[in-house]
Amino acid sequence: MQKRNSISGSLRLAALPIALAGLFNVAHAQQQAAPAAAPTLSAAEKEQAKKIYFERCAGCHGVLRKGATGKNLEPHWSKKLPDGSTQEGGTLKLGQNRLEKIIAYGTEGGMVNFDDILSKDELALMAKYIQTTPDVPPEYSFKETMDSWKVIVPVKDRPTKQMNKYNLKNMFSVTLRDTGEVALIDGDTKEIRSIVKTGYAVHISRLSKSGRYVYVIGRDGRLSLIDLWMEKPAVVAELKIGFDARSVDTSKFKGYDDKYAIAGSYWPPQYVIMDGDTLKPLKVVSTRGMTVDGEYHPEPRVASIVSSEIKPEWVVNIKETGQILLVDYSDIKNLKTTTIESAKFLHDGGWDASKRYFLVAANASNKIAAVDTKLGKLAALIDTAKIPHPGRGANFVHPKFGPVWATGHLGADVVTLISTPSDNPKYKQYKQYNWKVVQEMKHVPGNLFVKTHPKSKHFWADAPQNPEKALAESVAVWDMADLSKPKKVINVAKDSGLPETKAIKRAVHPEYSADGTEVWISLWGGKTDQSAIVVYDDKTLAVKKVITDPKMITPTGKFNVYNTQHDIY
Ligand code: DHE
Repeated sequence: MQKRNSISGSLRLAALPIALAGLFNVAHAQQQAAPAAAPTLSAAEKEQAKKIYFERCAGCHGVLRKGATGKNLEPHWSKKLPDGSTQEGGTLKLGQNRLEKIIAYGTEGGMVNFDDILSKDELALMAKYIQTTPDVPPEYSFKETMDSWKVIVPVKDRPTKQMNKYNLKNMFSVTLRDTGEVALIDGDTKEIRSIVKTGYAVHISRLSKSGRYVYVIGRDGRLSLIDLWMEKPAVVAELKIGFDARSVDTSKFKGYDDKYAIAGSYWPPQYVIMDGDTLKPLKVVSTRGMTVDGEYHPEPRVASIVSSEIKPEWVVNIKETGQILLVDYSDIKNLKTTTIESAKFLHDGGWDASKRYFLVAANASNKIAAVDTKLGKLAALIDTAKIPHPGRGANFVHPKFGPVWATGHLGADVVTLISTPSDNPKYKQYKQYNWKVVQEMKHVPGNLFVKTHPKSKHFWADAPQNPEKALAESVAVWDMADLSKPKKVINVAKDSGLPETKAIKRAVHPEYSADGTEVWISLWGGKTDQSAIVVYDDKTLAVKKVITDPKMITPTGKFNVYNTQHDIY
């Protein structure tokens, strides 16, 4: 069996909240009896296995083990039959030995190897654990959501104008993944202005329409609201929106500036609508229901959420069902939702250049779904190479095919360019290409994020999940006038000047400065390793600055205030 840790490798690094594992013990958890032939585990073994499962496996396979990016892991599939046979109806049944090997060494199908992070005993334990019936965690009601709400600085006590002298437009909110913090880094001086405690294994930051508030969501479902106008920007409100979460956005339609926020939860599968400046919860909506294939799904997790600027609507992407919801926030009491069928396993995505179409990866279906938010309809479902992973994607004008949106791939060695429509008459000759894959640029597998900027001539792509150390530590840069091959492959780890380590320092998430002249790349090492952000001059591709403050532990996503506020990518 081949060792493979590139495809969907983010999941092996995923750390779901330990607290969530604990929740499975609560009295109202709907424990189900294990099937007759399931291996038995002591109470201590079960606890340990649950914790490992939530930290390492649930992101791909789901809490209920129904499968998404990763395979279904329910016992009917994993358990040897009571009579010892391994075959049923043509489906391979996996026993202890085979499961241990798969978990240790991964598979060609994309399962990553865990032999370097789990001990032999832990591998055996996990093989046993997934042959037992999954536990069902508790639900989380509106009342519980409300009970978790904390206003740290009431609106009346907040400044009425910006009290610091920072150039807020060029501030970066940087995820410090393993410490559960964000660093607010001044893009002009490269100094850390504030380190703010947020949720566990914090995931993304998004901006309010005005650019004043930063919303940070942790994997433990803790949403933190940071006020950038304070003399020292700090958290002014908090809300626990669920037990396990990844997404947040704000109301960006004219007249709704900073009015509402929405956050999506993986468990329980639901989203929460809140007041934008206090996080007071207003409504919790379940996403359980039918998949696009017409099967009921008990765990349809909320993946990416984005806010329209042309309607008072959020685009809410439901992973397991493949349903894209357009949630109209103009009347929250009488909430109207348009449900658009696309393809299963929706994950991340971004706007096209016109901000009329939202393009989202149905990653395990190897498709991109494009939604026309003006008409409230699916515009196209586009087949792509394996496991598209756009982040928010990147928009530029291709020399031959006109306006395109780009996605990278976790599972393929290309960057895919898809032609997008434009109302601009100067692009009318490109209409024939719309919604077609017009080019696949040669890259390497294990790509997570691509980026460019309207003022740039360059296109950047990382490859942090590539198993080759040198590739995972590098990024590729194309000249957009000649996309036949990367103009340069930059080894960011070498450029950082940090000492060479055996552990990979993954170069991840290129992000532009507000004026589009600099590109910031995180070097994501181990929790005890020195990490860095390397800042490049976008024109010359030379290093401009290496930010190596010891407080900056495991930096990953970086969100420039202006670019995030205006969805510039
Ligand atoms: Fe992410 C975006 C889910 C692992 C860094 N990630 C997203 C989004 C989702 C998601 C649904 C889109 C949010 C939105 O736009 O509203 N991520 C998941 C997972 O389920 C997964 C695969 C496993 C897990 O258990 O969490 C996962 N993600 C990771 C990582 O390991 C990364 C690389 C490092 C980290 O900090 O955790 C990571 N994800 C990011 C980043 C974005 C993101 C930086 C935002 C990209 C952007 O430019 O907007």
